[in-house]
Amino acid sequence: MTTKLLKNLAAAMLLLAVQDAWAQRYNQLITNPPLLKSASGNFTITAHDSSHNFYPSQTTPSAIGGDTLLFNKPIPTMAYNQATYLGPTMVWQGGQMLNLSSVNRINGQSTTIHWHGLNLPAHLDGGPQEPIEKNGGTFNTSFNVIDPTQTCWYHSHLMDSTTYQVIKGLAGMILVEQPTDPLISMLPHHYDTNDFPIVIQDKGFTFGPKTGNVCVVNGLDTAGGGSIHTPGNGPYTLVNGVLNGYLKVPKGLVRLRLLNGSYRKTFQVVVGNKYNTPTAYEPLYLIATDGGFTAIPHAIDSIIIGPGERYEILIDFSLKNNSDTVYLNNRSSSLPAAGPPGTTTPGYVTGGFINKNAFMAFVVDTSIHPATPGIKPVTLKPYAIDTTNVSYRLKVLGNDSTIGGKIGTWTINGDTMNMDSINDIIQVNSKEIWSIKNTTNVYHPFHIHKVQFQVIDMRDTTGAIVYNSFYNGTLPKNWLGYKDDVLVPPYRTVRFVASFDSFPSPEINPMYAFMYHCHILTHEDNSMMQQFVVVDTVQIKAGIRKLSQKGNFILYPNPAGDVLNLKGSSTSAGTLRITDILGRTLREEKVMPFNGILPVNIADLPRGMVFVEWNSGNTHFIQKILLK
Ligand SMILES: [Cu+2]
Repeated sequence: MTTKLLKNLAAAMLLLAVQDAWAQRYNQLITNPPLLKSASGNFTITAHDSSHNFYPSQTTPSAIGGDTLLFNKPIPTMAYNQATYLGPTMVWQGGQMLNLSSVNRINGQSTTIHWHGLNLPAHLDGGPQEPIEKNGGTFNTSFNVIDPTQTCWYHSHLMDSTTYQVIKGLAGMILVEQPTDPLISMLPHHYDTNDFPIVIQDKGFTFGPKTGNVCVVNGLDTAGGGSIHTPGNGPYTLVNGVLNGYLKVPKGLVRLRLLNGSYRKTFQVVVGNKYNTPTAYEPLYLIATDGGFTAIPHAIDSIIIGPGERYEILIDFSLKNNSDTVYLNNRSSSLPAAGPPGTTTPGYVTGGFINKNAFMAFVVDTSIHPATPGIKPVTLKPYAIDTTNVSYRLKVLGNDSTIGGKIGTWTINGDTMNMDSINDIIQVNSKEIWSIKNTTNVYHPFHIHKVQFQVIDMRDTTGAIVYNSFYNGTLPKNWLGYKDDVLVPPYRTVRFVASFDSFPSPEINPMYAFMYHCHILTHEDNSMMQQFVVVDTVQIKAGIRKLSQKGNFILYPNPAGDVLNLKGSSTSAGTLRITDILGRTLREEKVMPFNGILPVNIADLPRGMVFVEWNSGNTHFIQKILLK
């Protein structure tokens, strides 16, 4: 053989070796979070500092993006209970009275544990209003599980620090099971055998100084910037806290409970035949959305899942052979664009990074025989929220670089999150249609606590109902079901209807507030989040409301006739809002910085008791005024 031929052969073999190295990277068995059940309904969830190895099976450093990276090393994390990352999968029985103890053993940091997707009393839902003291604080709750069979989750919701704590690992899954639900026994439900939690998370790592030419991992990138992840072409995508993992699945029907627990990324999930650039996709059957079962199993080949969303899908492996392998992948690095105002051309908004390699692999193992194989039912659960007799609210998602001196602050109705302010008062057992209007050029996964809503439609900036070509002219199938989180495209308005049932709060007070917010955690922390209370008519009529004020303002006269005067000063632009006692917005206007008296013409407003609210980045004011 000539030297040249040898060199070519060597090069070819090296290429093969590199490709095989990629394929063989899916060599880390994914250990699923343990199930946590309690016949008595007593649960203790303890948040703690930990350390976790995200890729213990990595035998040699990987050449990625021009660097040689070693991930095989425990790095600092946070977790719940015995886990070193994430927490156990809890099973809550419908109708059960839960006694839930949340314990914080994190050194030097408060936390909260929010029960995402569940309907429970406001002061027990683990939002920012319920911090658990650092170094051993405990928060005990007790409530009755009234939710249907559904896959929910729990995670840190600490004010301004949710990004940090969720990236560190503070999240877990909750399976709500109604004991009388016949679908439970029909569907695959043998946890870890034919029913798998799939927690997908984008993750950036930090690396220590180079040893030789190898960069050794030394921590999680908790900055959440999304663009700087060096070295390497991260962020990486983990499943259940494992990098390059695989799961063994039976030759039969398998149920995946997908949860996008990312701090930022949206994925178009597919199951394909190759780890890189698949050429064929497994048919998927969507059986549940955030709030439980869909009406029928929807045949799909991919599903767009934004941060916070859950979808349950079935895959049929019954025609596969032993060792056949398919890959969970991100089909596209981009999401369908709605197009900026004035354009109709469908385009794509780049999702920020291209992940051409699979998140994980599924390997068929014919020796696995689940006790409960499950069938694919023809019908599941009908759903519909009656839209008669509803009230309406508008939430405008925006971005304002002038507020609070922060560059690019994310806003709702021109305002930032204020823990002392109640943005909406909602009557218990009432139905409302909310319009979520996205005025920015990025997708926002809009999440609301307490309720499961039903999407009605999506409109463009002219008000026309529009589903661009990506959606085949109709609502996407993953919107046909109960949801608590919907991905609102740029320059689009998504409307949903929700019924705010059960658990009225005893008082109109921010301590009884539920949140609604963007579930991109960096947006939530900065500060696309607001609060609502749900109370009965007695509370609303009494108008009991904790009034708060930051800055010197006087509102007069009271009662008022045609003109109201706001006296004070604000160095930044803000929003003046007038709402009725049900929290419905009667008037909202943006006000430039002012000093002195700001007259507001109110001659056209209906008469009665109203709340007048001023909000800017650093001043806040709310007062009850009678219009006569
Ligand atoms: Cu957002």
